[in-house]
Amino acid sequence: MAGLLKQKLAGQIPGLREEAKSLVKGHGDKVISEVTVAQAFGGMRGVKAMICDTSLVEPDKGLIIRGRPIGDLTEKLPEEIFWLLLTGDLPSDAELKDLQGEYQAHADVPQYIWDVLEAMAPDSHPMAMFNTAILAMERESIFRKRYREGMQKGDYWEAALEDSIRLLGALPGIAAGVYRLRFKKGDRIAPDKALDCGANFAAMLGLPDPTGEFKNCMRLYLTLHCDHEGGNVSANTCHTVGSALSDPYYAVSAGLNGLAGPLHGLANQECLRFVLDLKEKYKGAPTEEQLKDFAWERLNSGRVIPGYGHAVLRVTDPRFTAFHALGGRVFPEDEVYQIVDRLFRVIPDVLKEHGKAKNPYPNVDAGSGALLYHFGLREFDYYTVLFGVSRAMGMLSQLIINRALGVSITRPKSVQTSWVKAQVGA
Ligand code: HAX
Repeated sequence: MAGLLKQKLAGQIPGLREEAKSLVKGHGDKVISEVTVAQAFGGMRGVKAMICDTSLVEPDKGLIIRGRPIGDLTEKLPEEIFWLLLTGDLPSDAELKDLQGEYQAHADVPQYIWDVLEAMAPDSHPMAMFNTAILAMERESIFRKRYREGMQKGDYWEAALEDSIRLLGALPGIAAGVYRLRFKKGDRIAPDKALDCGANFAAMLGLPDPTGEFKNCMRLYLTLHCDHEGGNVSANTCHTVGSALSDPYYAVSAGLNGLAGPLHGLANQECLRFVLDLKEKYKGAPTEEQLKDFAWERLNSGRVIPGYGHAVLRVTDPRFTAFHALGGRVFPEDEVYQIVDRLFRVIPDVLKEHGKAKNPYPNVDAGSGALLYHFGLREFDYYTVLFGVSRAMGMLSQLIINRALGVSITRPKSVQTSWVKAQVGA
């Protein structure tokens, strides 16, 4: 592989290495965070103990990719976002074309992957199928092969990049194949190598798209879910597994297994279920008054409002804003969209009055399911696979940079409860 992305990174990496080295050399003993007992028992929330330069989540702004708010990137293709995550710049036309050519060269999924997937139980979860396919492809890893041949540490990133491009090229085809196999949609659809990644993915899923808006929806979906800092479950898992120099196939599959959890990537289907239950109960889109009553009833019975609140954000998630805008532009009359829209008018005030949620505004999951549902993608269990195709970009760009910087194997210190008790005099 001698693509323009590799050339660009080769020019940047010496400077990045120097920067990291001099920071550690000059300031290695300075304190940037501390850990409380509550954090040690509570998921390390807020502990600053890893570096991630690809993206940042600002409580009052939302996701920022390399200094650019995600709301400014909604017209960009997923391939452009991968380039941005890795290099900090958007690609030129020539650079984009070059990267797309590399994806296309690896877009065909080998037959043995389909053999593996077809051998799985027919009720396997789509995420289990997706992740199994990635693991089965591990035999193709250039990183593992070159490591065995004695690759120099300084070259790790090149092999990681090569595996990443191969994986990103193949993922839409694998994901679409999982959809068609698992939900009995008929034969697989071959990739159209003249299309960009999002459009090709939409075409391979095989849903009717007479207006071309499903294609736009897939591009947007892949762009919006690309990355969310380094500490979330999938990114952090990929980081840890990759730090053992397990190759990108192992590391991404591991990260995606974390994404499959109900507290992480599975939340979007819960949100859509909530909206559909409302539609069922009120035989259509309820009025704002009815929604208000329903929300209070739910809160008073101790249940949360799905799609609202966030661990970090304290404003409307700009990714929700982007999905909401697409729905409003393409199908404002759709009842599911109308419920999402009315909830957005009603819920923040209800949650403010309720007084518990630190963030009363919608998160990305409040709107994404409605779009998928409208376009006929109604198999809820599949939604996390879409998320995974996108989030692989963030996981892989973080992994490539970590290999370039020679980041050490992850090994935080665990302590025993008795030690904590002794420390705090309990
Ligand atoms: N409805 C009702 N109560 C809510 C709430 C909501 N949407 N969001 C938070 N609260 C409550 C919490 O349950 C908590 O109550 P207790 O003190 O009784 O435990 C209190 O407000 C404080 O919580 P918080 O600090 O504001 O929120 P957390 O960081 O603990 O949790 C969650 C963040 C996203 C998990 C939470 O807001 C929630 O459960 N939302 C609904 C489910 C949802 O939308 N999940 C998708 C998250 C998007 C995402 O990150 N996907 O990957």
